[in-house]
Amino acid sequence: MARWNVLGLQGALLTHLVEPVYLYSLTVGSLQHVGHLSRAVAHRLGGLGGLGRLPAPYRCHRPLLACLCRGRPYHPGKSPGTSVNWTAGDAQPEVLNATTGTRMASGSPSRLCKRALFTRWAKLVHRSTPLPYCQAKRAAEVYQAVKQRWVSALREAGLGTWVRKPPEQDHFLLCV
Ligand SMILES: *[C@@H]1O[C@H](CO)[C@@H](O)[C@H](O)[C@H]1NC(C)=O
Ligand SMILES: CC(=O)N[C@H]1CO[C@H](CO)[C@@H](O)[C@@H]1O
Repeated sequence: MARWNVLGLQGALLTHLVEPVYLYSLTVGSLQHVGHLSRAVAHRLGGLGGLGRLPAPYRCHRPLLACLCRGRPYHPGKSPGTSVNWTAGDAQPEVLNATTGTRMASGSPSRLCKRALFTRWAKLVHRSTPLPYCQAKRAAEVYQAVKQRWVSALREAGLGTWVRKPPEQDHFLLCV
C-alpha cells in the first residue's frame, strides 16, 4: 500500500492508458494502532529524500485513514482457503482456491490472472502482434523509472530491499 501511494494502484500496463490512480481513503476494521498504520502507509514516505521530485502526475499521496474502532476484536487465525472477487458488471462473483488461484468450480484460471488482464489490455490498445508481457510492462517507461526510484529510496533510507516477484512469471507471450 505504501508503494501504491507513490506509483498508484493501476500497475505498469494501465499507465499506457490512464494516469496514476491513488487511494482516496483507507478504512481498516479492528485496527490495533492508528499511528502504526499511518507510519506504514504514508509518513515513512516523507522521509524518503531519495524519491526527490517525481515526474508529474506521480506524487507522494497520503490517503485519509480511518478505523472501525468499535469493530470486532481481531483474532488472528487461519485464513480461509478461498478468495472471492467481483467487479461492477460481472454477473457472478468468482470463487477461487486461494492456494492455486484457480476457480473452485472448474479449476480453470481466474478472470483476474495476468494472462486474462493482459489479453484485455491488448484489445484496448489494439495490439495484434505477439508481445511478451514483461516487454509491455517495461514499455511504461515513466512508471518503471518512478518504481526504480522508490526501490532505491527505500534502500537508501535503510528501510530494506523491496522483494520482487519472480521475474519468470512475467515471461509469457500473448498471441492475439
Ligand atoms: C486448493 O488446492 C489445493 C491443491 O490442489 C488443495 O490441497 C486444497 O484443498 C484446495 N483448497 C480448497 C479450499 O479447496
Ligand atoms: C478480494 C479478493 O479475494 N481478490 C482475489 C481475486 O482473485 C485474485 C486472483 O486470484 C486474487 O489475487 C485476489 O486476492
